[in-house]
Amino acid sequence: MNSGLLVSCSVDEDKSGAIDLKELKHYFEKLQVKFTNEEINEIFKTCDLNDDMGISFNEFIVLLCLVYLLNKLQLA
Ligand SMILES: [Ca+2]
Repeated sequence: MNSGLLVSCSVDEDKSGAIDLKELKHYFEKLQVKFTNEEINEIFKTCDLNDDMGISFNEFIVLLCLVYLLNKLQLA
């Protein structure tokens, strides 16, 4: 796992090596991606593959793919 990348893109605010729900919300705000709280919760749960309530680097890759696809669908 490469937590350095998470830190460098300042998603992982408390540098815990994983992104929690609050950090994810901040991240989407920074990206100016408009998701409702419900959608963010859903995305978080979907991407937290091992259910440890944190998004690790590998799970973050899954998350970015999912957000990319959701955005494409919204624009289409
Ligand atoms: Ca996890």
